[in-house]
Amino acid sequence: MKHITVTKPFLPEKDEFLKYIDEIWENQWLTNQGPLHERFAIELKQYLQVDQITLFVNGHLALDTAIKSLGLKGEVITTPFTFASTTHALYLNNITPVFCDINEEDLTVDIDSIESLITPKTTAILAVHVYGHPCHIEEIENIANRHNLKVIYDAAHCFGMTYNHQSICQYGDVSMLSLHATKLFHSIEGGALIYKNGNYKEIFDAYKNFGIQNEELISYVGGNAKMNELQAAMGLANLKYVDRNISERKKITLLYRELLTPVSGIKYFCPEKHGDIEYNFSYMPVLIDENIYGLSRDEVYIKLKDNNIYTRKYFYPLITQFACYQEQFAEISLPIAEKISKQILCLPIYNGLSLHDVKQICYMISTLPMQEGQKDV
Ligand code: T4K
Repeated sequence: MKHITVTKPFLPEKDEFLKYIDEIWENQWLTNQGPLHERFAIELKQYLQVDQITLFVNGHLALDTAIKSLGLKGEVITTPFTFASTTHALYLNNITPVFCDINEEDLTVDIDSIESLITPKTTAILAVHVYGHPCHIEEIENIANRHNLKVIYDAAHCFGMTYNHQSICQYGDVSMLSLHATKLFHSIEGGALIYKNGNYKEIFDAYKNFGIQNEELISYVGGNAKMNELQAAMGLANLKYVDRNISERKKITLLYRELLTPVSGIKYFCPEKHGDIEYNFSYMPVLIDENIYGLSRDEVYIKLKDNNIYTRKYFYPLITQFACYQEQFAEISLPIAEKISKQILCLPIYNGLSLHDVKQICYMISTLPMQEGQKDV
C-alpha cells in the first residue's frame, strides 16, 4: 500500500499563489497589517458571513490573545479531550484549568457536569467543538449567563461551519479558528478570532502587536502574534477552493461510513444533530471497541502503520495525562474522556485522497481481525 498520512495540506495552483507573491515584491510590505493581510481579512469576513475578525500568526496565539484580552484569571472550566494548545493557553496565563468530562455522544464538554465545577474563582468556560461537532451552545450560554462567565470556543476544527444558519464562530464571546497547514483551510500557519462585540477589535489588534495602539500610546503588555503577508497570500489563494474541498471531503466521509458500517466494533463518529449544522468534514474519527472488533485501538494503529497507513490518536493521551501536567491532574476522574481517548482513531482524510485509497483502507480495517484469527490457528 502506498504511504498515506492522516492529513496532507491542500495547495492551490502555484501560479495563483505566485500572483500574490508578485504583489508582495511590488509592495515591499511583508508583515504588520500589510495590504494582503487586510484583503484576506475582508474576504474571510465575506466568506464566513461575520462582522468582526482579527487575524493571527497561528491559532494558539489567537487563543492566548483572547484569554489575555478578556482578562480571564483564576479558574476556567475546559475539556481534557483536546489538542495541547487549549490547556497550554490557559496554563501559560496563570489560569487553573478545571477539567470537565465529555459526553459520549459528541465528545464535547458534558453540560450536566459544568455547574458542579463552578467556584467563586471561575471566570470562563473554554469549550472545544471537537472535530467540528458543535458543543451544546445554548446550554453553555445559559450556564454562563447564570454565573456571569465568559465563553470562549476553541473552534480550531470548524472553518466554514454553520450552526443554526450562521457561522459557528458567532457564538460565545469569542471563537478561535486555526488556519494551520493541516486544516481544511489554511494560510500555512494562521489563526483568527471571531466575535460580535466590535469593542474587542481594538484590544485584539493591540495585543497581537506588543500592545501598541499608536506610535506613542502603548496601552497593553502585548506580544507579537501578527499574521505576515506570505501567510495572507496563501490564505487568499486557498479561499476559492474551500467549498469544492468540503464537497470532496463529504464524498470521502460518506464512503468511509458506508464501508465501515458493516464492520462490527468500529463506530464511525456521527452524533445526533442538536441544531441545524453544516459540517466541514475535517476529520474522520472512529471508535474501536476491542471487545467486539477483536483488536485494540493501539493494535489497529500499529497494523495500519505496518501497511503504510498513518492514522493519528487525536486525542490521546488526555491532557490530564500529559507528562507536563501529570503531577497536578493525574488523579482527576474523567471516566468518559478516559474511555474515549483509548478507543479513538482518526483515519486519513484530505483533499486528494482517492476513493480507491479509502476503499483499500476500509478493506484493511474490515479484514484485520480475520488476519489475526488466522495467525492464531
Ligand atoms: N486547538 C485545537 C483543538 C487544535 O486541534 C489545534 C491544532 C489548536 C488549538 C492550535 O492551532 P494552531 O496553533 O496549530 O493553529 C497537528 C497540527 O499541527 C495542529 O495545528 C492541529 N491542531 C493538530 C490536531 O494536528 P500534529 O502534532 O499532529 O502535527 P504533525 O506535524 O504530526 O502533522 C500531522 C500530519 O500531517 C502528519 O501525518 C504529516 C502531515 N503533514 C503535516 C504538515 C505540517 C503534511 O503532510 N504536511 C505538512 O506541512 O498537530
